[in-house]
Amino acid sequence: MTTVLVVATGWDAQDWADRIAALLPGHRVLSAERDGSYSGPASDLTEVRYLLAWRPPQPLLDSLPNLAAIFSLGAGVDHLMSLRLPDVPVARIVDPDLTSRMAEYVVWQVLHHHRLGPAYVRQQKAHIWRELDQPAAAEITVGILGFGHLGERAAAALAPLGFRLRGWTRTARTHSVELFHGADGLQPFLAGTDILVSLLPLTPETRGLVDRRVLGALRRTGPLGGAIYINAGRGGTQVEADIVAALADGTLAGASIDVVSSEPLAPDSPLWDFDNVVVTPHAAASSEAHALAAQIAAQIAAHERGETLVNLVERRRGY
Ligand code: NDP
Ligand code: OXD
Repeated sequence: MTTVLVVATGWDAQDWADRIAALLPGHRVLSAERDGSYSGPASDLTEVRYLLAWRPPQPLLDSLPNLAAIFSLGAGVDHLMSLRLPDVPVARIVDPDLTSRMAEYVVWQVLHHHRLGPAYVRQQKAHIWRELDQPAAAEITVGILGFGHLGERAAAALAPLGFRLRGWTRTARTHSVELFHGADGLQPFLAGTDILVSLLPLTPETRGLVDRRVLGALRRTGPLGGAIYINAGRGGTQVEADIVAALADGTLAGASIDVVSSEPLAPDSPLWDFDNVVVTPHAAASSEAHALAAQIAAQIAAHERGETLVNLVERRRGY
């Protein structure tokens, strides 16, 4: 009987395991504890063919000698790429449920800053009833760093609202949205961007990319009175001290931070206390077992029929 193991550190692995077991009768589905450890006999692990993983511990991975494939329980795979992995295919989540959640988050945060949310909250606290000048969406350029599955869908959700849009990618591509790519494309991309939305994966190339220099290159003369930074990709792609400094000196007029380099955000981080910053706890687009388990079960069934897996990660590029 084929054995499947679910390791979902910090999440409810049993929920995923129950759903996979219901979808794949004839398979043995095991689940690890919330801390990522496995409490059953070590002999179970030697039989595991398929691993469903979110932040698996290295020692557990090292005790799976018969793996055939790994499925990330999220869209991101940095939690796997930072480990020593066996030479098996790694697939990730690409799914309408997760993608819609991310598009909602991006629209929510873009509108919050565009519709002067922080200023109105400030006024409400002071019991001030005063209309502020509201720029039109068409006067604002939203630049999306990382124009992949999520970036493209976020742009499609923003387009009908009238925002001007642009994206930045690693490789050259054509799209109805204006795209820039690579190191040479970054400065021109930033120079015309009022609201920067990062949906980048964390790779050796993107680590620490959003720093003082990048934030300082954003357009600050736009109608929002400064640039806005929204990060729902990965925290490791930003230099948090530089974000704090940019907020403090006015380089940034606001920010929305869903991800930080070390989660949870430290209680004493200055990011909590800016009234023009929205902090959410890595909640932009959660992986919901009820929506996503079927996709992974179908991938396992396909692999067993000898078919090629989809949504594969390119190990060399890290995403
Ligand atoms: P994709 O792989 O579809 O897209 C990644 C995009 O980033 C691509 O456009 C890619 O360029 C670009 N990119 C990668 N490296 C570079 C680089 N060095 N320079 C410029 N561009 C680069 O990923 P998704 O859109 O599906 O997901 C993006 C990320 O969102 C995930 O990796 C994850 O970290 C994060 N995420 C966060 C969630 C949350 O709740 N906060 C939930 C889900 C995902 P190219 O097109 O050339 O390949
Ligand atoms: C993901 C995430 O990568 O939730 O899917 O961050």
